[in-house]
Amino acid sequence: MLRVLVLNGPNLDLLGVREPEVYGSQTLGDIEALVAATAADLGVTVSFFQSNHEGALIDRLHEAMGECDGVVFNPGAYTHYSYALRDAISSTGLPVVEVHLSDIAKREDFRKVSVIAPVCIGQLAGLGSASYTEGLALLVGHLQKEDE
Ligand code: CA2
Repeated sequence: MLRVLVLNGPNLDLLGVREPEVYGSQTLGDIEALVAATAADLGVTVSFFQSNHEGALIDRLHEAMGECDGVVFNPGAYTHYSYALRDAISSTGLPVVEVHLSDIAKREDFRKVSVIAPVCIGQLAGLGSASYTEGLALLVGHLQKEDE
């Protein structure tokens, strides 16, 4: 069975608590429950990790090598400037789908840049929690094609 890690970066633990007009009213727990249900439908196993610390996210990506087949990743604001996370993604060699709740292309200029995107197999943004479920489906489709 394919194993997928769903990784969330800084401040995403506050979802549903503040700024519902930008990020919606679902909590991270709500989103994880939705992703778990989608994973069950797709027949894959899923695990979750959130951290507000860059190094902890890098460590979790390293641990995912050999333990997971791919990653759905919302790096939060690290998206826009963390070359360390970008290097961690490329050094693990794991397929990663970048996801965002909001449409980063239509927000402030600094959010339009993703330094992560070039090392990811795809990006889903602006769909709220559906960015995660569609990102998971994209990743699983990619992994199943690799298996053929
Ligand atoms: O749209 C996304 O998913 C983001 O990755 C969310 C990040 C933001 O820095 C990225 O540019 C786009 C921020 C997550 C902050 O989440 C909050 C949740 C509740 C209240 C305040 C912030």
